[in-house]
Amino acid sequence: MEAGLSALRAGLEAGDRISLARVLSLIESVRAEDVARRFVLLDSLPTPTQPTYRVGFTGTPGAGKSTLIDTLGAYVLEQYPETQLAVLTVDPSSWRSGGSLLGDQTRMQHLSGHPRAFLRSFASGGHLGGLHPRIYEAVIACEAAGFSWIFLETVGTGQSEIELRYACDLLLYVALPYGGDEVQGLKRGLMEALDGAALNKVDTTPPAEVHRAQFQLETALHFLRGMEERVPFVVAVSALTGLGIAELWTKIHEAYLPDHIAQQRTQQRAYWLEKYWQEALQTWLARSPYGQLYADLRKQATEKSLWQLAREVYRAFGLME
Ligand SMILES: Nc1nc2c(ncn2[C@@H]2O[C@H](COP(=O)(O)OP(=O)(O)OP(=O)(O)O)[C@@H](O)[C@H]2O)c(=O)[nH]1
Ligand SMILES: [Mg+2]
Repeated sequence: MEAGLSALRAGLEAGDRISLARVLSLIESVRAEDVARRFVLLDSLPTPTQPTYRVGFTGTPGAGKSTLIDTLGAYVLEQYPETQLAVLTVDPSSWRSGGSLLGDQTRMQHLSGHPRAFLRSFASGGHLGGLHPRIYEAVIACEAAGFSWIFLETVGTGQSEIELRYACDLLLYVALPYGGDEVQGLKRGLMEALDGAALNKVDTTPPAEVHRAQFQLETALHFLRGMEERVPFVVAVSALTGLGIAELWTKIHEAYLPDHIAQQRTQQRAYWLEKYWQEALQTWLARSPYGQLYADLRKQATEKSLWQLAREVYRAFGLME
Protein backbone atom coordinates (compact mmCIF):
# COMPACT_ATOMS: atom_id res chain seq x y z
CA MET A 1 0.00 0.00 0.00
CA GLU A 2 1.31 3.46 -0.86
CA ALA A 3 2.69 5.59 1.99
CA GLY A 4 -0.11 8.15 1.86
CA LEU A 5 -2.74 5.49 2.37
CA SER A 6 -0.78 3.79 5.15
CA ALA A 7 -0.57 7.10 6.98
CA LEU A 8 -4.30 7.64 6.55
CA ARG A 9 -5.05 4.19 7.88
CA ALA A 10 -2.75 4.68 10.86
CA GLY A 11 -4.40 8.00 11.63
CA LEU A 12 -7.83 6.46 11.33
CA GLU A 13 -6.99 3.60 13.64
CA ALA A 14 -5.59 6.08 16.17
CA GLY A 15 -8.97 7.81 16.09
CA ASP A 16 -7.58 11.00 14.58
CA ARG A 17 -10.43 13.24 13.37
CA ILE A 18 -8.43 14.90 10.62
CA SER A 19 -7.52 11.51 9.18
CA LEU A 20 -11.17 10.49 9.32
CA ALA A 21 -12.19 13.66 7.51
CA ARG A 22 -9.54 12.98 4.84
CA VAL A 23 -10.70 9.41 4.42
CA LEU A 24 -14.27 10.59 3.99
CA SER A 25 -13.09 13.08 1.36
CA LEU A 26 -11.29 10.28 -0.43
CA ILE A 27 -14.47 8.21 -0.30
CA GLU A 28 -16.42 11.10 -1.80
CA SER A 29 -13.88 11.82 -4.50
CA VAL A 30 -14.98 11.12 -8.05
CA ARG A 31 -11.49 11.11 -9.53
CA ALA A 32 -10.78 7.80 -11.22
CA GLU A 33 -7.51 7.16 -9.36
CA ASP A 34 -9.22 7.78 -6.02
CA VAL A 35 -11.75 5.05 -6.71
CA ALA A 36 -9.03 2.42 -6.72
CA ARG A 37 -7.28 4.00 -3.72
CA ARG A 38 -10.39 4.00 -1.62
CA PHE A 39 -10.96 0.30 -2.15
CA VAL A 40 -7.36 -0.45 -1.16
CA LEU A 41 -7.78 1.60 1.97
CA LEU A 42 -11.16 0.14 2.91
CA ASP A 43 -9.85 -3.35 2.35
CA SER A 44 -7.00 -2.71 4.78
CA LEU A 45 -9.18 -1.53 7.65
CA PRO A 46 -9.50 -3.85 10.63
CA THR A 47 -12.91 -4.99 11.80
CA PRO A 48 -13.87 -3.11 14.97
CA THR A 49 -13.34 -5.17 18.09
CA GLN A 50 -16.33 -3.61 19.86
CA PRO A 51 -19.91 -3.99 18.63
CA THR A 52 -21.11 -1.10 16.49
CA TYR A 53 -24.61 0.27 16.09
CA ARG A 54 -25.95 1.90 12.94
CA VAL A 55 -29.26 3.72 13.15
CA GLY A 56 -30.90 5.47 10.21
CA PHE A 57 -33.40 8.33 10.44
CA THR A 58 -35.65 9.29 7.60
CA GLY A 59 -38.86 11.28 7.30
CA THR A 60 -40.50 14.24 5.64
CA PRO A 61 -38.51 17.48 5.35
CA GLY A 62 -38.69 19.49 8.54
CA ALA A 63 -40.10 16.62 10.65
CA GLY A 64 -37.22 17.17 13.06
CA LYS A 65 -34.75 14.44 12.11
CA SER A 66 -31.66 16.55 12.81
CA THR A 67 -33.05 17.85 16.08
CA LEU A 68 -33.99 14.35 17.16
CA ILE A 69 -30.55 13.01 16.28
CA ASP A 70 -29.07 15.82 18.33
CA THR A 71 -31.21 15.15 21.40
CA LEU A 72 -31.02 11.37 21.20
CA GLY A 73 -27.31 11.48 20.39
CA ALA A 74 -26.57 13.65 23.42
CA TYR A 75 -28.63 11.23 25.53
CA VAL A 76 -26.68 8.21 24.24
CA LEU A 77 -23.32 9.89 24.84
CA GLU A 78 -24.41 10.67 28.36
CA GLN A 79 -25.52 7.09 29.00
CA TYR A 80 -22.31 5.62 27.63
CA PRO A 81 -19.40 7.83 28.64
CA GLU A 82 -16.87 5.67 26.78
CA THR A 83 -18.52 5.76 23.38
CA GLN A 84 -18.29 8.05 20.39
CA LEU A 85 -21.04 8.96 17.94
CA ALA A 86 -20.71 9.85 14.27
CA VAL A 87 -23.60 11.54 12.48
CA LEU A 88 -23.67 11.29 8.71
CA THR A 89 -26.26 13.41 6.99
CA VAL A 90 -26.95 12.24 3.49
CA ASP A 91 -28.26 14.56 0.86
CA PRO A 92 -29.12 12.35 -2.08
CA SER A 93 -30.31 15.26 -4.20
CA SER A 94 -26.93 16.82 -4.72
CA TRP A 95 -23.45 15.67 -5.36
CA ARG A 96 -21.97 18.32 -3.09
CA SER A 97 -24.09 19.84 -0.40
CA GLY A 98 -21.92 22.38 1.36
CA GLY A 99 -24.95 24.48 2.23
CA SER A 100 -26.92 21.97 4.24
CA LEU A 101 -23.94 21.19 6.43
CA LEU A 102 -24.19 24.55 8.14
CA GLY A 103 -27.91 24.13 8.62
CA ASP A 104 -27.46 20.73 10.21
CA GLN A 105 -24.71 21.84 12.51
CA THR A 106 -26.74 24.68 13.89
CA ARG A 107 -29.58 22.24 14.38
CA MET A 108 -27.33 19.86 16.26
CA GLN A 109 -26.34 22.17 19.06
CA HIS A 110 -25.57 19.46 21.57
CA LEU A 111 -23.47 17.41 19.21
CA SER A 112 -21.58 20.07 17.27
CA GLY A 113 -18.57 20.76 19.41
CA HIS A 114 -19.16 17.70 21.59
CA PRO A 115 -15.77 16.02 22.12
CA ARG A 116 -17.19 12.55 21.43
CA ALA A 117 -19.31 13.42 18.41
CA PHE A 118 -18.37 13.80 14.77
CA LEU A 119 -20.72 15.37 12.24
CA ARG A 120 -20.42 15.19 8.52
CA SER A 121 -22.76 16.12 5.73
CA PHE A 122 -22.45 13.68 2.94
CA ALA A 123 -23.49 14.21 -0.63
CA SER A 124 -24.46 10.90 -2.07
CA GLY A 125 -26.19 11.44 -5.35
CA GLY A 126 -25.33 8.31 -7.23
CA HIS A 127 -25.85 8.63 -10.95
CA LEU A 128 -28.03 5.54 -10.82
CA GLY A 129 -30.36 7.26 -8.37
CA GLY A 130 -30.80 6.47 -4.73
CA LEU A 131 -27.96 6.13 -2.27
CA HIS A 132 -24.43 5.58 -3.35
CA PRO A 133 -22.34 2.82 -1.75
CA ARG A 134 -20.11 5.64 -0.56
CA ILE A 135 -22.43 6.19 2.38
CA TYR A 136 -21.90 2.60 3.42
CA GLU A 137 -18.14 3.07 3.02
CA ALA A 138 -18.36 6.16 5.24
CA VAL A 139 -20.03 4.09 7.96
CA ILE A 140 -17.21 1.55 7.80
CA ALA A 141 -14.58 4.31 7.96
CA CYS A 142 -16.23 5.89 11.02
CA GLU A 143 -16.31 2.53 12.76
CA ALA A 144 -12.64 1.95 12.01
CA ALA A 145 -11.94 5.33 13.59
CA GLY A 146 -13.50 4.12 16.83
CA PHE A 147 -17.07 5.36 16.51
CA SER A 148 -19.36 2.70 17.85
CA TRP A 149 -22.56 4.63 17.21
CA ILE A 150 -23.40 5.84 13.74
CA PHE A 151 -26.53 7.88 13.10
CA LEU A 152 -27.51 8.43 9.49
CA GLU A 153 -29.99 11.01 8.32
CA THR A 154 -31.60 11.26 4.93
CA VAL A 155 -34.58 13.23 3.83
CA GLY A 156 -37.61 11.12 3.09
CA THR A 157 -37.97 11.57 -0.59
CA GLY A 158 -37.47 9.13 -3.39
CA GLN A 159 -35.63 5.90 -3.32
CA SER A 160 -32.86 6.88 -0.93
CA GLU A 161 -35.01 6.64 2.20
CA ILE A 162 -35.59 2.94 1.59
CA GLU A 163 -32.03 2.36 0.48
CA LEU A 164 -30.83 3.77 3.77
CA ARG A 165 -32.04 0.44 5.12
CA TYR A 166 -28.97 -1.19 3.57
CA ALA A 167 -26.52 1.10 5.33
CA CYS A 168 -27.95 0.80 8.83
CA ASP A 169 -29.11 -1.82 11.30
CA LEU A 170 -32.31 -0.09 12.34
CA LEU A 171 -34.34 2.32 10.26
CA LEU A 172 -36.50 4.89 12.03
CA TYR A 173 -39.11 7.11 10.52
CA VAL A 174 -39.57 10.58 11.97
CA ALA A 175 -43.12 11.73 11.45
CA LEU A 176 -45.38 14.52 12.61
CA PRO A 177 -48.34 13.51 14.73
CA TYR A 178 -50.92 15.33 12.67
CA GLY A 179 -53.93 13.18 12.00
CA GLY A 180 -53.76 10.48 9.39
CA ASP A 181 -51.82 12.41 6.80
CA GLU A 182 -48.53 10.87 7.75
CA VAL A 183 -49.86 7.34 7.55
CA GLN A 184 -51.52 7.88 4.22
CA GLY A 185 -48.40 9.50 2.85
CA LEU A 186 -46.20 6.62 3.93
CA LYS A 187 -45.21 4.45 1.05
CA ARG A 188 -45.69 0.75 1.39
CA GLY A 189 -42.05 0.07 0.60
CA LEU A 190 -40.99 2.32 3.44
CA MET A 191 -43.44 0.75 5.88
CA GLU A 192 -41.95 -2.62 5.02
CA ALA A 193 -38.44 -1.35 5.66
CA LEU A 194 -39.04 0.37 9.00
CA ASP A 195 -38.01 -0.80 12.45
CA GLY A 196 -39.69 2.02 14.29
CA ALA A 197 -41.21 5.45 14.08
CA ALA A 198 -40.93 8.56 16.23
CA LEU A 199 -43.89 10.92 16.20
CA ASN A 200 -42.08 14.17 16.85
CA LYS A 201 -43.07 17.66 18.04
CA VAL A 202 -45.63 16.37 20.50
CA ASP A 203 -44.96 19.52 22.53
CA THR A 204 -46.97 21.49 19.98
CA THR A 205 -49.71 18.94 19.38
CA PRO A 206 -52.82 18.25 21.49
CA PRO A 207 -52.48 14.83 23.20
CA ALA A 208 -55.66 13.51 21.58
CA GLU A 209 -54.22 14.16 18.15
CA VAL A 210 -50.95 12.49 19.11
CA HIS A 211 -52.83 9.41 20.29
CA ARG A 212 -54.87 9.25 17.13
CA ALA A 213 -51.78 9.54 14.92
CA GLN A 214 -49.97 6.92 16.99
CA PHE A 215 -52.94 4.57 16.82
CA GLN A 216 -53.29 5.01 13.06
CA LEU A 217 -49.64 4.38 12.41
CA GLU A 218 -49.54 1.36 14.71
CA THR A 219 -52.66 -0.07 13.07
CA ALA A 220 -51.23 0.41 9.59
CA LEU A 221 -47.95 -1.23 10.60
CA HIS A 222 -49.75 -4.15 12.26
CA PHE A 223 -51.90 -4.60 9.20
CA LEU A 224 -48.86 -4.76 6.96
CA ARG A 225 -46.34 -6.39 9.25
CA GLY A 226 -48.51 -8.26 11.75
CA MET A 227 -47.40 -11.64 10.44
CA GLU A 228 -43.83 -10.90 11.38
CA GLU A 229 -42.29 -11.56 14.72
CA ARG A 230 -41.45 -7.93 15.33
CA VAL A 231 -43.76 -5.13 14.39
CA PRO A 232 -42.14 -1.67 14.29
CA PHE A 233 -42.55 0.44 17.40
CA VAL A 234 -44.13 3.89 17.45
CA VAL A 235 -43.06 6.39 20.11
CA ALA A 236 -44.29 9.93 20.67
CA VAL A 237 -41.42 12.33 21.32
CA SER A 238 -40.36 15.93 21.41
CA ALA A 239 -36.85 16.42 20.14
CA LEU A 240 -37.04 19.95 21.46
CA THR A 241 -38.03 19.26 25.08
CA GLY A 242 -36.63 15.73 25.38
CA LEU A 243 -40.04 14.23 26.13
CA GLY A 244 -40.15 10.52 25.21
CA ILE A 245 -36.45 10.35 24.35
CA ALA A 246 -35.68 7.82 27.10
CA GLU A 247 -38.55 5.63 25.88
CA LEU A 248 -37.36 5.89 22.29
CA TRP A 249 -33.94 4.83 23.45
CA THR A 250 -35.36 1.80 25.26
CA LYS A 251 -37.30 0.77 22.15
CA ILE A 252 -34.22 1.07 19.95
CA HIS A 253 -32.34 -1.04 22.43
CA GLU A 254 -35.04 -3.72 22.49
CA ALA A 255 -35.21 -3.83 18.71
CA TYR A 256 -31.47 -4.33 18.47
CA LEU A 257 -31.10 -8.10 18.22
CA PRO A 258 -27.42 -8.88 17.60
CA ASP A 259 -27.94 -12.18 15.72
CA HIS A 260 -30.54 -10.70 13.45
CA ILE A 261 -28.35 -7.64 12.83
CA ALA A 262 -25.32 -9.79 11.97
CA GLN A 263 -27.36 -11.72 9.43
CA GLN A 264 -28.77 -8.51 8.01
CA ARG A 265 -25.29 -7.00 7.61
CA THR A 266 -24.29 -10.00 5.52
CA GLN A 267 -27.28 -9.44 3.26
CA GLN A 268 -26.42 -5.76 3.00
CA ARG A 269 -23.01 -6.60 1.60
CA ALA A 270 -24.69 -8.49 -1.23
CA TYR A 271 -26.83 -5.44 -1.91
CA TRP A 272 -23.84 -3.12 -2.17
CA LEU A 273 -21.96 -5.62 -4.33
CA GLU A 274 -24.77 -5.35 -6.80
CA LYS A 275 -24.50 -1.58 -6.68
CA TYR A 276 -20.77 -1.73 -7.46
CA TRP A 277 -21.51 -4.13 -10.26
CA GLN A 278 -24.10 -1.81 -11.78
CA GLU A 279 -21.90 1.22 -11.39
CA ALA A 280 -18.85 -0.42 -12.92
CA LEU A 281 -20.95 -1.78 -15.74
CA GLN A 282 -22.42 1.62 -16.51
CA THR A 283 -19.00 3.24 -16.44
CA TRP A 284 -17.56 0.55 -18.67
CA LEU A 285 -20.46 0.83 -21.10
CA ALA A 286 -20.22 4.60 -21.30
CA ARG A 287 -16.53 4.37 -22.16
CA SER A 288 -16.96 1.54 -24.68
CA PRO A 289 -18.11 1.98 -28.31
CA TYR A 290 -21.60 1.33 -26.99
CA GLY A 291 -21.42 4.68 -25.23
CA GLN A 292 -21.12 6.40 -28.61
CA LEU A 293 -23.84 4.22 -30.08
CA TYR A 294 -26.18 5.27 -27.29
CA ALA A 295 -25.37 8.93 -27.88
CA ASP A 296 -26.17 8.43 -31.59
CA LEU A 297 -29.43 6.67 -30.84
CA ARG A 298 -30.50 9.47 -28.55
CA LYS A 299 -29.91 11.98 -31.33
CA GLN A 300 -32.25 9.96 -33.58
CA ALA A 301 -35.03 9.94 -31.00
CA THR A 302 -37.08 12.50 -32.91
CA GLU A 303 -36.61 10.95 -36.35
CA LYS A 304 -37.23 7.28 -35.69
CA SER A 305 -39.97 5.52 -33.81
CA LEU A 306 -39.24 4.25 -30.33
CA TRP A 307 -39.72 0.68 -31.58
CA GLN A 308 -37.17 1.11 -34.31
CA LEU A 309 -34.69 2.43 -31.79
CA ALA A 310 -35.50 -0.35 -29.34
CA ARG A 311 -34.75 -2.94 -32.03
CA GLU A 312 -31.45 -1.25 -32.78
CA VAL A 313 -30.55 -1.38 -29.11
CA TYR A 314 -31.30 -5.09 -28.93
CA ARG A 315 -29.45 -5.76 -32.17
CA ALA A 316 -26.40 -3.83 -30.95
CA PHE A 317 -26.03 -6.29 -28.10
CA GLY A 318 -26.68 -9.29 -30.27
CA LEU A 319 -29.94 -10.00 -28.49
CA MET A 320 -31.98 -10.12 -31.70
CA GLU A 321 -31.45 -10.66 -35.38
N1 LIG B 1 -41.81 22.41 18.61
C1 LIG B 1 -40.90 21.56 18.16
N2 LIG B 1 -40.12 21.90 17.13
C2 LIG B 1 -39.23 21.00 16.68
C3 LIG B 1 -39.06 19.73 17.29
N3 LIG B 1 -38.10 19.07 16.62
C4 LIG B 1 -37.68 19.90 15.65
N4 LIG B 1 -38.35 21.07 15.69
C5 LIG B 1 -38.15 22.22 14.79
O1 LIG B 1 -38.53 21.85 13.49
C6 LIG B 1 -37.69 22.50 12.52
C7 LIG B 1 -37.07 21.45 11.61
O2 LIG B 1 -36.22 20.62 12.38
P1 LIG B 1 -35.04 19.76 11.74
O3 LIG B 1 -34.47 18.97 12.84
O4 LIG B 1 -34.15 20.63 10.96
O5 LIG B 1 -35.87 18.86 10.77
P2 LIG B 1 -35.29 17.84 9.66
O6 LIG B 1 -36.28 16.76 9.55
O7 LIG B 1 -33.89 17.47 9.97
O8 LIG B 1 -35.32 18.76 8.39
P3 LIG B 1 -34.59 18.50 6.97
O9 LIG B 1 -33.24 17.93 7.25
O10 LIG B 1 -34.56 19.83 6.34
O11 LIG B 1 -35.49 17.52 6.23
C8 LIG B 1 -36.68 23.28 13.32
O12 LIG B 1 -37.09 24.62 13.39
C9 LIG B 1 -36.71 22.63 14.69
O13 LIG B 1 -36.37 23.50 15.73
C10 LIG B 1 -39.90 19.41 18.41
O14 LIG B 1 -39.87 18.33 18.98
N5 LIG B 1 -40.79 20.36 18.79
MG1 LIG C 1 -32.10 17.64 8.81
